[in-house]
Amino acid sequence: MIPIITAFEQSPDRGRGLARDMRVRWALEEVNQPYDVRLISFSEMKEPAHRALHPFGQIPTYEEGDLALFESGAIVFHIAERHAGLLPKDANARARAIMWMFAALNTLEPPLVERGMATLMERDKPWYDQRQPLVEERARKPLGELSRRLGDAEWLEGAFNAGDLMMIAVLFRSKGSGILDEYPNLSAYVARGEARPAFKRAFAAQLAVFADRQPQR
Ligand code: GTB
Repeated sequence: MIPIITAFEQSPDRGRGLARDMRVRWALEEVNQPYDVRLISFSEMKEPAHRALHPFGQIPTYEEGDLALFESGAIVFHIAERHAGLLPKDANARARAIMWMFAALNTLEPPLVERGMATLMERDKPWYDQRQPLVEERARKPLGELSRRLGDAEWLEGAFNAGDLMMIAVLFRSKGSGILDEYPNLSAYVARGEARPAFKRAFAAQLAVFADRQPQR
């Protein structure tokens, strides 16, 4: 059965791989699972038909027969569980891979997204100059700690797994802001993820959506 995912019909990033369908596409490519994509507009996302799939009116979603999922973490975990290649067979190694998926989503992603949003949306606000140092510090703290843990290892726990996929997908979103340059081993880690053939296929697929489209007004 070919799963169907949803993605932005017109993403503000114009296909730079920053939206969360990218990590789902990447997971599907890693396990060589073909998939279909249903592109949806911002208004369609808020309509009842889509909210039946995703109560928060967002992308990505994942449909496979009777199963409908939302939350990119749950979707990647499902893909990793159902296919060989993203989770180790050994029970303890598997638990550690899952731990890193949660760390990416719970410990790294919130402060990094908050930093990105504050920079983008709050520059003109009266509190910006006071708040921004705190936001920067909250982002740098887990980055520094992750950088120390990774050290000069290639991946977080031996061989590449779903924990790396999620961590790199989260870090990738902050790459353009320059903050990762302060952590050369994390930059190199993200680059190793980007060099994977599955990442390249996923990136090309989401970029192709925007190749022939006009910017959104
Ligand atoms: N926790 C959920 C998950 O992990 O799946 C979060 C899903 C989510 O934030 N979806 C966003 C969405 O649908 C798209 S990824 N937003 C529309 C809405 O809420 O109305 C976030 C995102 C969007 C755009 C860019 N960009 O263009 O740079 C980057 C990231």
